[in-house]
Amino acid sequence: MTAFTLPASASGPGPGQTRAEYASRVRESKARAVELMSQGAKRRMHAARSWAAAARAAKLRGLPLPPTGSRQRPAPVNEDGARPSYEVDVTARRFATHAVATVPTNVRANNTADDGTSTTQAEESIAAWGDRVLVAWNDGLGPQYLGYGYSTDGGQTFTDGGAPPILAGWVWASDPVVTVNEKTGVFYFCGLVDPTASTNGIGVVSASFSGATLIWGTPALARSVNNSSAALDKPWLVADSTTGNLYLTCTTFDGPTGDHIDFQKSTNGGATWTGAVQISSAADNGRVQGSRPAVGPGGELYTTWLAIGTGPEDYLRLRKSTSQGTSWGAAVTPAALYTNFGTGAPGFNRERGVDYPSIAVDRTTGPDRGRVHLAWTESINKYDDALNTLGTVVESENNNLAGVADPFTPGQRLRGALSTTSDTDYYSFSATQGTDYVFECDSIPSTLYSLRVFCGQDTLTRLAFSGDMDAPAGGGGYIIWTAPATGTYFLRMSYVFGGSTGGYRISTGIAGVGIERGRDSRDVFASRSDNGTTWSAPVMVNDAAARYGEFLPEIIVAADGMPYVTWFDWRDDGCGGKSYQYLSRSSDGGATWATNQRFSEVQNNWTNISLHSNLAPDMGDYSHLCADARYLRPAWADGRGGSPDVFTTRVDTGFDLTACQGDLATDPGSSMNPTWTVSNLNPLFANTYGWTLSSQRNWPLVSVGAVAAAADGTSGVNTAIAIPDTAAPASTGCASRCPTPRASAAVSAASV
Ligand SMILES: [Ca+2]
Ligand SMILES: [Ca+2]
Ligand SMILES: [Ca+2]
Ligand SMILES: [Ca+2]
Repeated sequence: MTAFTLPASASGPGPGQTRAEYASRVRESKARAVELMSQGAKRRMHAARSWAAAARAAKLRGLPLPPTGSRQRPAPVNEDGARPSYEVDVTARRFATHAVATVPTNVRANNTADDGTSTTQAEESIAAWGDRVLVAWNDGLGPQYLGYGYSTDGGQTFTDGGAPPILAGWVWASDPVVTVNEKTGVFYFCGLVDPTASTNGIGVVSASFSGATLIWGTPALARSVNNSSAALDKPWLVADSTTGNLYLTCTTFDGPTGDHIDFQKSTNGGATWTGAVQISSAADNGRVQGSRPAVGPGGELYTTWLAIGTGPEDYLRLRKSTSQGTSWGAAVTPAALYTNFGTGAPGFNRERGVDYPSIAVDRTTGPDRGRVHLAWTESINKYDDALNTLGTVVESENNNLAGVADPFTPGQRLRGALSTTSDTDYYSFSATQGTDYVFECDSIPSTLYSLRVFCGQDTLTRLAFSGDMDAPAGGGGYIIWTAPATGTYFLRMSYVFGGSTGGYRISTGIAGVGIERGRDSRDVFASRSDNGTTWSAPVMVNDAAARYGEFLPEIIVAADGMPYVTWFDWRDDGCGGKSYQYLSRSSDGGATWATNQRFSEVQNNWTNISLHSNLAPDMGDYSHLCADARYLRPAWADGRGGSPDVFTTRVDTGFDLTACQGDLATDPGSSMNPTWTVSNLNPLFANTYGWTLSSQRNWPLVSVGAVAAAADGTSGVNTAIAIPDTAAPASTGCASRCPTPRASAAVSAASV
């Protein structure tokens, strides 16, 4: 494993750019990224201060307290006005250009019986212990905005349990995480909670199964802060089965630091918690998000997060503690990367994107036990591309529909105005398959807006989304988008309710791909380390052509000792607007990644799903993935039923020995041919199984071999053993015992 050299020194002005232009582009873009990352929290704090003032005034007058805003993220006001009349593809096609072995059965974890047609369940987390599975999600049903489901049959069916328990006055708000102590079978749930009207915090509650009954513990408040001074976000929880400890990290937005990553610990099952300790560096204050802790087989504790850099690159940070979080080693930087905070993947229905890391530690007894893996997405470098090199296009009304769009060539600056509260401005452009385009709304003083790219084939499919949808107006937005096919596309500026009318300016250009790893709007990468300090060069995990925006990757090491990565994948749609779930795995400890496989059954059309979603960003800010002694268990948001629901599946990572050779009688000086059949239970990946044959009769023979079995396939093991002529006759036969492979796999996974 070689040390990884950050590419920072290679960054610099691109063709047509002066050093000063490059520097100012980096500076302005990074300010925009920081603003986009912290927008939600800042607005919540701002709203809380307004609420506090109104509440004080109401109290003085003896009036009831004003209503507080919800911390839930409602889907954006549909700037298309009434629901568009298109629903081109309610019954999604079931096809993929990619051959897959067997797509495992997908199972919905939430019960839709109480839902309206647009009730969203998304942003899920999953943990499993034996045949007990707990899944939690953001739930648009309310009045508690977190829900859960559980399974007692290994994930084949789920019971929707409603909302986790609360203390008096609590409202579960968002960002659920579940984890399990594999030694005790105790599950833990955490999420953002609003304990009172003026505070926000993180709640934790345990859950155990008694037979088929899920029994919740008593909720506890790990932490709370005043709404007007701080906002907690993106908590993540992990149970350490070596000590019984719980570790909790989160992002704390506040005035003094802007934001930072905090750490807390509980040694009594979540009943009480240590005070929050900042573990991100002061130098990164105001620029960090998306922390996740993970525990290794020796109780070693890692936490990773993303830091927005002041130069063009952003950074994955990581710290390790070998003292259960009492002290931490120095922060290391596993990777430098280019992020895409401007826009999520197609259908991500919030006007910005996320690129946060997922972390896993190999806790099996395999050869890579203790290895740490990270997976994340990154984009091309958009900073070294000159924009606006081809002059300016001024809009010409009426351009309110795609059919009367103003044509432009990427590289031309666009100027226009949202001149009425129903104004939409369409611009059309020709794009070349695989080419990357940058659209930056870098001046819009007074109006709220959405900026979208639409597919030219139907003029309706939403492919990229940026903008500023919440007061105050004036927020810049940007899109990095890669054309999935050559053709005409539309860029649309649209007025959003709540702003004033006014002018805007959009910078456009083509982004060249140079030495950066990312090839388009997003690719999935993974890196690994055996000590948490020295990290491998990142390796790309997805194998689709460089024109789709893979999104929300998750990584885990399964009981077979192999790291697996899952993500949203758009490769099977010509317009790049519909997704399946894909995964890959590495059979060499993360050095190389296997041919990608699809594991969701139904293609999702997120443009239509957004019309049936009451929570942005529809698919959530994260998916999740866990593994137990036998199964890999992805959980993701899936809109096949209309609105987003939480789906899971299980990918068998075990094997069976069948057709086991029975007893054979043999004589000295002869040979015998015991045979077995190995069944690869993994429906998606071929495996090679090593075998060893040894004698219990002091015969001088040891046979070693390997046998390959296709995904879901079986293969015979045939041996020919020469029996020594000095061997005693096996009058009662040669007992060839079949081992119990599932049990041995269970030992591997449970050796935690
Ligand atoms: Ca739903
Ligand atoms: Ca206009
Ligand atoms: Ca217009
Ligand atoms: Ca890609």
